[in-house]
Amino acid sequence: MSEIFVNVPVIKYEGKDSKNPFAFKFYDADRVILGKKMKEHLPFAMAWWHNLGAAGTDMFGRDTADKSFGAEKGTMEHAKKKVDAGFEFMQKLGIEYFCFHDVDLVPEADDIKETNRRLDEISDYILEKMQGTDIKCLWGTANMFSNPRFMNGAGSTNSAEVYCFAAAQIKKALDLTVKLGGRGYVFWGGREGYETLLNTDMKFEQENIARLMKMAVEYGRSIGFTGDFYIEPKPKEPMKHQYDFDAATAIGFLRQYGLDKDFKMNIEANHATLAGHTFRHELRVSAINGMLGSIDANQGDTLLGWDTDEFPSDVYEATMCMYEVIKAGGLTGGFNFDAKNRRSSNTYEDMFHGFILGMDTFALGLIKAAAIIEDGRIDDFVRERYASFESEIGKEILHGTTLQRLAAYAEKLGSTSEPASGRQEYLNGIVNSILFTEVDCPKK
Ligand code: XLS
Ligand code: CA
Ligand code: CA
Repeated sequence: MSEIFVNVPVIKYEGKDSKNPFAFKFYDADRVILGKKMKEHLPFAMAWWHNLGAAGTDMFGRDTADKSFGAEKGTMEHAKKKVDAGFEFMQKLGIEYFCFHDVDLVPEADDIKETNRRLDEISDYILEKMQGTDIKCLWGTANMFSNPRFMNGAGSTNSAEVYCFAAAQIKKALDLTVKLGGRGYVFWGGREGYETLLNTDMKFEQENIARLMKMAVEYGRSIGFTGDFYIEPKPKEPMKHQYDFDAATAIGFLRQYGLDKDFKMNIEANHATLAGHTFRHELRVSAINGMLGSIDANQGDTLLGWDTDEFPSDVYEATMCMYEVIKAGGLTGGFNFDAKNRRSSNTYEDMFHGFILGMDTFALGLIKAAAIIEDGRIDDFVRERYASFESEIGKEILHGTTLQRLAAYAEKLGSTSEPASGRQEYLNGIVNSILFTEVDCPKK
């Protein structure tokens, strides 16, 4: 097999002083942090759609990057070239997982039977490529938003016929996920939302989405899928209002329809900020509900109101993310770079720069989050902040009491003591000092 990324070597760890653009400065796969190797803390994944598909097209212009990999797009030969490119790419970076939509793998045919035949062919080819490597699938999903038939939604469609096509795609995508050893299966609610309530039966649509998810769980378990199902919340785009607005909304939905045992959250950083939350807020909401499953590692642009899917470069955010992940005991899924190069970063080399940036950003985040935890001042502060609940009356509140007893206690006191400071600036300072301890002043 001829090499595709001929100008890019295998990417190795060279340390923070390295100036080599094709080396990791912080991601050192076997370095042990808090008792676990970096690569175990950070199961990174490549998103098939962005990395092997997205070629820079935007609403105002066509492709700027060449992702033909030497074959004509829209053919099975091209689909196979994408597999070759993907495996070479992952092996050069030491990435052990990939994520896919059904239609990322093959060109969709007019007849679903032909699409499925193509999927069988390509998944055999992927399986062959997996032999002798550590590479496997992190999660699979069905694209139920690009085909025009889904313009009114998939699970939330008004058409029973379209609903059957959604079911067929989920069934096949689950087959593929199991065949490729996937850890998880994602539902991102692409067009599961509405534009106007004037034409929408919201309750009916949500019940139908839940029915589809229930059938997916039943089918998945029947074919031996033991991983987690995930909902990936996103508040808007493409729909004005999407049903899986944020983690809290999605968790409420799962509980309402009895799906919470089989599902967790796949939290995407860019979707969190679109919902008006921080990334870490969405992670914490998922974690405290026992539903932090997987992460789509990217970032948005706060100056833009849409989903820009940029490679993560913000070390502060990555640190806060890793703090949440470590505290939650890790992920059952992994870190999928649902990210694409900017339109003007249009070379093969840029594809690698994106991943080197993302992997180094998360490695730094891991190192710094571990340092914050080992430092202990923040955890101590939080513990101390709630210490009054360890007092006699505090314990009584936690273990069950009455309003009358608490009211009597307040009356006995007459008034409260001085409220304690939340010390936000002090805490921000601790984080900064840990983040930047290794930075020296310029010599001159
Ligand atoms: C789109 C989503 C999508 C999901 C998978 O905004 O991020 O790519 O991750 O369908
Ligand atoms: Ca995503
Ligand atoms: Ca996104």
